[in-house]
Amino acid sequence: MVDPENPDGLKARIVEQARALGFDAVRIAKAELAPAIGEGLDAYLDSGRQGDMAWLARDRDRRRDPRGLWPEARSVIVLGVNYGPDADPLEVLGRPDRGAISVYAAGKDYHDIIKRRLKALGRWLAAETGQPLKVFVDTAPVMEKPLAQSAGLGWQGKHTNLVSREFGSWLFLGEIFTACALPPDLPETDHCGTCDACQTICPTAAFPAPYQLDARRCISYLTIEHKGPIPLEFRAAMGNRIYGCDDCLAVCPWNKFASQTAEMAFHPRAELTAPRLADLAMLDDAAFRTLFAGSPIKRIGRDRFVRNVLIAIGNSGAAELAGVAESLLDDNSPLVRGMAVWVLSRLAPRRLAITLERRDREKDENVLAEWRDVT
Ligand code: B12
Ligand code: SF4
Ligand code: SF4
Repeated sequence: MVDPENPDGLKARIVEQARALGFDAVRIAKAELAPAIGEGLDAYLDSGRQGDMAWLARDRDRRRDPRGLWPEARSVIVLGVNYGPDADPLEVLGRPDRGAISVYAAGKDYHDIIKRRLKALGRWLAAETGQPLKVFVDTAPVMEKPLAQSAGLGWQGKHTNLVSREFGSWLFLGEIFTACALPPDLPETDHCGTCDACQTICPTAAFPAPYQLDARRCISYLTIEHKGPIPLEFRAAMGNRIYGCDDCLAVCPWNKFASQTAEMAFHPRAELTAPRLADLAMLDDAAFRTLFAGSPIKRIGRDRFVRNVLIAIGNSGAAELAGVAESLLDDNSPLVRGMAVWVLSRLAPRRLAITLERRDREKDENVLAEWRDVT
């Protein structure tokens, strides 16, 4: 059994074990964050930039420092998995009849894969040390990016995500909190310099300042986290992005050092590489669940997904897709009906006027109400 106060050689063996389990990066941080990180979190939440993500504010005190979440934590093992794409993820933005699904979501759900690996590493570490530990990926109240910077995996770039010298913007993060005091690695420093590529490419101007994101304006938030109709001011800028957004990540010059992920599970599924919008809009609940089994996309449910697809259809300029929207005017979901009205107002306004006139005569208030709500 290793002495937790003097774990000689343990760190090297953790690294070896983590690599054998498929982690591409592994480094150690002290289980603490500088007060400035908590202050940044406060500034973000106090200005309401989290939008609908009330859970970020609810867990504020536990989130700002690892020991707030688990007082016994002494070290954090921060792990990264490379999910680098093999092609330019922005190419599909030039194909308006197709949907753009962000790189992180085009393969299998990383939460499942990384959690499984973290648990395997955790079991091994618990057996080696006899010390308690906890594993986290994404959903827990943990500030993963500042911890990764403190461990030296990379730095929080101006786009607010962690940038690695080795993997560019394409690194998933996960952590093991342990009661062992492991020797920490050196933190990484900022290498953004005068670059502002991520700031200028953002289609919705979601960065009020470098290193700050207003999530309410971010297409990733709008397509994944936001539940209601997407505010009118962002619909055109969404283009054909139907789940997440990669623009600010993809333009980062540090990606030139990145390589394609070796993890087959993160390779894009053929049917999610530039899928036809017309097919996706026709998914009912059962077909949606089948298509997205094992994918992070399943979390948003069919209605929100079809909402996103309809916005892309409305932006396509393809009048031949108007029929797809028309067939959704009577959908069970008010969210989908509302977006269908918006699409028709863009692609076939005359057809919409005739439909509305007929519905008015039939005293069908349903679609008329949606029309008033969403436009
Ligand atoms: C909430 C969340 C989101 C939200 C909000 C993102 C955000 N920047 O806050 C939304 C839905 C928009 C989102 C989008 C994405 N996400 Co996300 N997300 C998270 C989550 C769950 C929490 C992040 C968080 O703590 N936000 C709170 C704010 C306060 O943090 P922050 O922006 O980093 O702010 C810091 C500074 O910017 C500063 N600050 C912020 N505002 C202000 C204001 C002022 C005045 C001041 C002084 C300072 C300041 O202070 C903060 C502390 O350092 C993490 C997982 C986790 N538990 O950490 C994943 C995570 C960050 N997401 C991830 C990914 C992959 C994405 C996307 C790329 C997905 C996609 N392709 O669509 C996009 C990227 C968009 C972007 N440019 O950030 C990965 C990033 C991996 C990496 N290499 O960094 C993470 C780590 C998940 C994981 N385990 O891998 N995400
Ligand atoms: S993910 Fe897209 S919308 Fe969000 S900040 Fe980056 S470029 Fe802007
Ligand atoms: S694009 Fe430029 S400014 Fe943005 S994170 Fe990368 S290096 Fe930093």
